[in-house]
Amino acid sequence: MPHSTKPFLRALAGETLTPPPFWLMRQAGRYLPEYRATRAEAGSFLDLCYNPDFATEVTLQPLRRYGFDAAILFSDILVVPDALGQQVAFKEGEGPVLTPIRSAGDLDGLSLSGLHDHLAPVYKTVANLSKAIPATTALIGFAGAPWTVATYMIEGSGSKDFAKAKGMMFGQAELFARLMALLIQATGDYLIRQIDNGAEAIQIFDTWAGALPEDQFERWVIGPTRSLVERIRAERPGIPVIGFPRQAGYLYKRYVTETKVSGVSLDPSVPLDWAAAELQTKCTVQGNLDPLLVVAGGEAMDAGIDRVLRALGKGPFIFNLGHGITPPTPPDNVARLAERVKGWKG
Ligand code: 1CP
Repeated sequence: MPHSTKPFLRALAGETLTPPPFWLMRQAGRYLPEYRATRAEAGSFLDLCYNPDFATEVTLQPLRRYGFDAAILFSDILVVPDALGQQVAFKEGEGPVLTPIRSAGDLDGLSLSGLHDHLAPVYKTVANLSKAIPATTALIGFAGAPWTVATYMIEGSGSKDFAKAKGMMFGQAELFARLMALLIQATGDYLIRQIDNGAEAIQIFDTWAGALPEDQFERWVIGPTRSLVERIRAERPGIPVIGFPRQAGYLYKRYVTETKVSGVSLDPSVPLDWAAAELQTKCTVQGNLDPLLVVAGGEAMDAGIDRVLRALGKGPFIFNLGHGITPPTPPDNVARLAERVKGWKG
């Protein structure tokens, strides 16, 4: 692989950089007034995701303000079920609403046949971005991990306890396995196409990984992620994959070892010294400032930033939050964060 001059990609290849490269999950979003303006112009949230001009614009907005080292494609994890033929909508103030998959008949209604046609505008956004971003900025493509996407498909919305998704996993094991096999195939196809249109790294979001006991975590978090990593490595060698098994606790260690991700994104609950000793010795780590510290700002935020940098900045590291920026975040606090990370001298 040619040696990259992009700090984000160098960190993922195992280099220790001071200051570390940085970007923030949900860096494009409702905390920015220019996002809210474009969003109002685009129509619904999905209209925004499927409009390459608008989606390109909102991806670039936070780069102009803060000079992040990576841009992340603006889209959502739920475009995959939408492209498979499930009804998906985003209701204002409510979040996603889907016609739930509960039976073999529901699952028979889904198909891979229209996947790439449906997602063509997303691929166009990736292609636009790969031309539009600054030369030292890397372009991240992404997808939801099969387990996390399956929770929305089965529940029909967000959930607190995943009663229906786990109900299918435990009680209709064959049906659940069929749904997961479909998602592993669709997600791999989708990510390969993003890479072919210019994505230089991939992040796999397993937001609800922490809801599963160890045996189910092994089968439905580690297994599908490992097969996606293996497929990308075999079919598009040189493209790094970051995994985000949110709230996996001690299972972060098995996740890193057994999926062979190039990088792992840490949620705010992961102890920093443990991460340095047990995870950063195996792959690049990314994280993990509490997003609510960026809402608070000031000295509390500065102290939190320094704590993360001191603990993880001595090895392969990408500074980020432990989860997405929240809508009440003042943009000035993000500017202060950016200056502090860029000014870090080790
Ligand atoms: O009205 C709006 O503007 C909608 C808010 C919003 C935004 C900005 C949603 C709805 N999705 C997004 C964009 C988005 N989603 C990105 C864009 C890139 C960036 O980071 O800048 C990404 C990577 C996602 C991924 C995503 N969507 C995840 C995984 C990451 C995470 O945050 O945990 C999940 C779980 C979703 C589902 C989703 N999308 C939106 C909502 C409200 C939800 C439900 C969240 C829940 O169940 O709590």
